[in-house]
Amino acid sequence: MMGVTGKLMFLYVFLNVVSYIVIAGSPPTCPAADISSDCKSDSGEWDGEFFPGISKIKYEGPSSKNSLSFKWYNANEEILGKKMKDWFRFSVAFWHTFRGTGGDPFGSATKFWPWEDGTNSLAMAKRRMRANFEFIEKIGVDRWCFHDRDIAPDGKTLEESNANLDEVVALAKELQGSKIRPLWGTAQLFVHPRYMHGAATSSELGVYAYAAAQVKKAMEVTHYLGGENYVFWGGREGYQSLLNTDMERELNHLARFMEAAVAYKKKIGFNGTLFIEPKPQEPTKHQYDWDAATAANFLRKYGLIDEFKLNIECNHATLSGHSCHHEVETARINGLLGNIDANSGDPQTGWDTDQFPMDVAEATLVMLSVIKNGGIAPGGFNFDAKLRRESTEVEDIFIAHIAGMDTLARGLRSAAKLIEDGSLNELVRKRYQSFDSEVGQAIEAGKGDFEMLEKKAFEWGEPKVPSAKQELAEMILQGAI
Ligand code: XUL
Ligand code: CO
Repeated sequence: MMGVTGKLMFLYVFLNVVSYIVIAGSPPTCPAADISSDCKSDSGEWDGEFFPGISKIKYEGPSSKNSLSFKWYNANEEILGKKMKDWFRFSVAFWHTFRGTGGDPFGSATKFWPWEDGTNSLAMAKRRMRANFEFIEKIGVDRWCFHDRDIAPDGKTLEESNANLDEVVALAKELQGSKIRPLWGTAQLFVHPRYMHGAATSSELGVYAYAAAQVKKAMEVTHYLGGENYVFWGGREGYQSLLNTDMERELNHLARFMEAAVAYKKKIGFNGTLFIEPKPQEPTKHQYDWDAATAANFLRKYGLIDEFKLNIECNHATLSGHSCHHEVETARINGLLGNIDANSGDPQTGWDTDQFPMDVAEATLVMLSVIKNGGIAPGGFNFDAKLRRESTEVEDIFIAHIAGMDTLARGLRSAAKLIEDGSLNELVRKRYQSFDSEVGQAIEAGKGDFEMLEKKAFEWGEPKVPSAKQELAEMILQGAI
């Protein structure tokens, strides 16, 4: 007869055997800090979760102290008649989130994610793609953005590069399922040495042709993946010195390249919008798509204005000496607001630091423009943002995206408050009300000729100029955030 102790002992041994059998039969879950051989296989397969211990991020409200929860972003909550997720159409940037190493101009990599094996192999590319979709699923967004060469390795020939891309894209298509799709795709035309003088603006014909072939393929795979848009960031389209540069010829070539891209897009039935992403400098001294106004001028000059919209990146805006709000608003009033690469720079660092957006006031201003635009679809908010060099834990990837999404969500909530309150609108309306008069209306209708205006100037005498009320406007903004 077994005593109570004996029965408990039997139960303990029995349960252990059962759990051993169950565990041994199921794939191991690889913890973030472990690069054991079980978790690293040559086939590129990865057994278990990439982000163990992190489940789907939920909205817990502003009082939550859980760093792995949303405090302000509540995907299905309606703000001004639209769900938050539809105002933003958030996207994860593959190149930063899965290819960012933490390296900067002065130092090497600081990030060693457990799923990375230190190679740029095709197998590694596929494993990374699985990590990407687990992340997208857990952070709760529906979109992602990519460069051809950051999702698949360059081959020895263009044919081999295309084949590599096809293989990774086939897996991405499978992992996307029916809900997830690219917000946009693009070709990486700036890393390889062949592009040192530019791609479409290279002085070398062979490079122009190679770039065209790369864009053609990148457009095809974006289309195949159900991508909603396609981006042209002019990586090295610019110059270092005008002494050796024929700027007029290079810009003409760039326009011809864009025309060919429009023609090919139509040929393959890709209905996505084409975006140009302005940036003033870096890597070249002077990038041709300096800012929104410069890009708009280029599109108008070459008759491309109806074929493109702009992708405004906030850190590019500040590098050009503008605020993000200025660039978004410039795009909007020109009918060109297409997408926002949501990030921010550092006021003390001189380069494109691509930090996650954390400034609620700036987010509020940007959202005011987006609301005036009626939303941003078919574009969205792509987190073209990377972890700081010093942030090295896997959970930091989540925290950064959560904080960025919460910042923009606070911006949306504050902008909605400002609109519902109406006093800022009223301040602006009053500021221009003299133009609501008969003469003002004549001017706005294009009938304000100089003789008539001179007559009015004599009649009215010295104008009384009212206050601009800037501090009052800032007080109203403060009150909403
Ligand atoms: C570079 C940049 C790019 C583009 C896509 O500053 O922003 O990542 O967004 O090529
Ligand atoms: Co960008």
